[in-house]
Amino acid sequence: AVGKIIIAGNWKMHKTQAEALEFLTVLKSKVEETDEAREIVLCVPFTTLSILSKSLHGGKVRLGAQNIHWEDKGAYTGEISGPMLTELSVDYVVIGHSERRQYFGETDETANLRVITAQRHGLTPILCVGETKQQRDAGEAESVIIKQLQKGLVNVDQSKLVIAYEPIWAIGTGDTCDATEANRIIRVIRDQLSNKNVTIQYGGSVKPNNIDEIMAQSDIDGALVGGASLDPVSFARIVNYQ
Ligand code: G2H
Repeated sequence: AVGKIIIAGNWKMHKTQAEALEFLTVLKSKVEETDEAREIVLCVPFTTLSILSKSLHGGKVRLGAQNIHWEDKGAYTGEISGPMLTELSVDYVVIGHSERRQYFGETDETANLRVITAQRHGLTPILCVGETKQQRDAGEAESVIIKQLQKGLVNVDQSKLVIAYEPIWAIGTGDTCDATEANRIIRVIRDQLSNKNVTIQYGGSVKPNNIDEIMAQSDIDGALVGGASLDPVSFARIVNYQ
């Protein structure tokens, strides 16, 4: 690793409040011995932020949201603002996830507005980038990612930033990107940044059986974990990688 190590779960659209509390109870018991140098983050639906924030008690686990609007308030039905998140002890926010780009019209420009807004409220944005299978097959992986970074990071303070490299073809498919290839792309990403110590995570089918190899790579500073973050035992195993 080069930057600070951050292992984040991305629950996507999963878990009620009761399910979230049950998860947290088990997770806490399994990360008591975890090295303090590893930051543990749960990026959860807006509806479970409040109850989780009350149960964390400033412990090892930190909270993240999965989106933020760039205005602080206004007529934006269905959106959530920075002040609404900071009130709930949220520290991180996932921005520009490929599912937001694919299904909800997120662009590099709107992702950029959200990143800037997150920082303005003292939140650390986790900006997601990554190529499709078609782009990879056409040899365009690097150029696509470089463009996403250039547009997504306009006027962004790189001292409070996390990047997640998520090759879209590896998301939820069980088809993990080879760890050495993920490391190679993450070096390409680091080359683009002015702050070389930014935490750069890998995301896409991270599981208990591949996390050790992923974290053994020179430039990978953590993981953004979807499916395998829903079960506390499996997520704890990932956090406690060897
Ligand atoms: C990629 C990842 C979490 P999964 O989206 O952001 O999900 O681990 O299920 O592939």
